[in-house]
Amino acid sequence: MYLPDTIVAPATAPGLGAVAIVRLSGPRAFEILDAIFRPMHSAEFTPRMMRLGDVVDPATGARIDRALAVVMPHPASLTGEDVAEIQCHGGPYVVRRIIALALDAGARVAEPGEFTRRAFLNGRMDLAEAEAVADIVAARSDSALANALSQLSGALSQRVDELRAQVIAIRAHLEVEIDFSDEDIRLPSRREVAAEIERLIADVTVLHDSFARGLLMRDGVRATILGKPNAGKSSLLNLLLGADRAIVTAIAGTTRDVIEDSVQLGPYALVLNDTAGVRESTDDVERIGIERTLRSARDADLLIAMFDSSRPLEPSDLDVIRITNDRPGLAILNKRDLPAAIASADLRDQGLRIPILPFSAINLDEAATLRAELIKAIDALIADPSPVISRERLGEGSAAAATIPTNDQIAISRERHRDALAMALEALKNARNAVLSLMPPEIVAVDIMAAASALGSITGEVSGEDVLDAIFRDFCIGK
Ligand SMILES: Nc1nc2c(ncn2[C@@H]2O[C@H](COP(=O)(O)OP(=O)(O)OP(=O)(O)O)[C@@H](O)[C@H]2O)c(=O)[nH]1
Ligand SMILES: [Mg+2]
Repeated sequence: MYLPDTIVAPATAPGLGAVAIVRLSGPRAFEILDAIFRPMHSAEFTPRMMRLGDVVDPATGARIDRALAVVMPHPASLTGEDVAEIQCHGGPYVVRRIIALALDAGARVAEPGEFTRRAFLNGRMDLAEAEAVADIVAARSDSALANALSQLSGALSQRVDELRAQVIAIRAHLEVEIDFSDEDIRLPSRREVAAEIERLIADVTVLHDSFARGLLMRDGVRATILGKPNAGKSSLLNLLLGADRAIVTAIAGTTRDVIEDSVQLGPYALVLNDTAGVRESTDDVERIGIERTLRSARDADLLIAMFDSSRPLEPSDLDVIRITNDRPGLAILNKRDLPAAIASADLRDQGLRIPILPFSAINLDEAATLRAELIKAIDALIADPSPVISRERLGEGSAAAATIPTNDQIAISRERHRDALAMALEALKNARNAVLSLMPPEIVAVDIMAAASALGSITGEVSGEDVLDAIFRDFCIGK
C-alpha cells in the first residue's frame, strides 16, 4: 500500500493559459488549502462549491493570486481522498509559486499518474479504467476517444469480469468432481467441461484479436498511396489535405521520397504516405525512392492504388495490382476528365480485387466522394483488420460493421491487455487438453485458476508494485 501523504501538482498543461488548476490530494489537503488560500467572505467551504479568494504566502502575508478554490471530501472524490483544487491564473510563474507554497505547507510533488494511481488503490476505478484515462488524454481522433471512453465507462472491465466469472464457474464444477468423486451423484461429464472451456477459448480469442482493431482506432490508420509515375498520387494527397503539401508536375518521377501527413477522416485519423511512382528505373535516387515506396506499402494498413485512366496499362500498373493482392485498399482510376484509354474492367481483368473509384484529382468537387469511399474502406478494415480479408466484404463497405454484436465491438488497445488475454488463452487450452486426456480435476484446476488470474490482472488483480509503476509511468504529472 501507499503512504497516505498529501500530494500536489498542476493538473493543467505547462505554458500560458486562461486558467491553471493546482490539485492537492491526501489527508492534509484541506489543511494546506486553509494555510495558503483566504476565501473572500471568510465563510466555511461547502464541498464541491467554488469559492473566490486570494492565494497568500502564509509566511509573509503577501498575495500571490486571485483564484477560485474547491474542496471535494473523501471518499467521493477523484482519488478517494480529500481533494482540493485551486483554479488560478494560467501563468507558469503563478503556478510554480502556488505549488511552492503548498510544498512549504507540507505537501509533496506528485509522481506522474499518482492521482489516478490513488484512485485505483482506493477502489475509485479499476486498472483498465485508469488506463483508459491515459488513452483519453492521448486520443487524436473520435474513434480513439470513443474506444477510450467506453473503456473508462467499464465496458472492457465488464466483459473481462464476465469471462472471469465463467472461468470460475468451471472451477466450481471441478470442485464438485474433487469433493464428490466417490459418491453416486451426477457429475458434469468430461466432454461437457471440455465444451465449456472451448466456448470460453472462442470468447477470449475474440477479445484478444480485437487488439488490431483497437490499435487502428487508437493510433490511426496508415495508408500508402502508390501507383506508376504521373498517376496523380501527389495531387490526391494535396486534395485530401486541402494544402499544397507535395510538389505536383507533369514530369513523371516528381516525387522521390515518402511524404507523410495526417488528415482527420470522419471519426478516424488517417496517416497518408505519398510515394515515388513505381517503375523500372536506372536513376539511383529514384530507385531508392521506389524501394521506400515498397517498404511503406508493406507497412501500411490500407493501400490507395492509383491508376491513370488516360493511358494504357503498363507493366508497373500490373506490379501495383500485384502489391494490392490480399490487402485492404481502394483503387483510384484517376483522370476521368480525360479521354479514357482503360476502364475498371481492364483492371479487373488483370486481377485487381479491391473496390475501384473512377476519379479526377483535379476536380475539387470529387473530394467528398473520395473521403466517403475512404471512410468505407476504413470501416471495413476496422470491422475486420486481419491481414487477409475478403474482397467482397470490402466492396460492401461498412455493412460488415453493423451486424457485429456489441461484445465484439469492445476493442482492447494496450499490449498489457493483449498479453494477459494471451496468457489466459494458453492456460485455457492447457486446461482443455488436460480435461480431454483425463487428467485428475486437481491438475485441470491449476490451469483454470491461471486463466482466471490472467483475466483478473486486466482489471486490477496485479501482484506487484512494479506492474503498477509500469502502468502509471506513462501518465503525465497531475493526472
Ligand atoms: N487531367 C488530369 N490531370 C491530373 C489529374 N490528376 C493529376 N493530374 C496531373 O497529372 C500530373 C502528375 O500529377 P502528380 O500528382 O504529380 O502525379 P504523381 O503520381 O505524384 O507523380 P510522381 O510523383 O511523378 O510519381 C500533374 O500534371 C497533375 O496536374 C486528373 O485527375 N486529371
Ligand atoms: Mg508525386
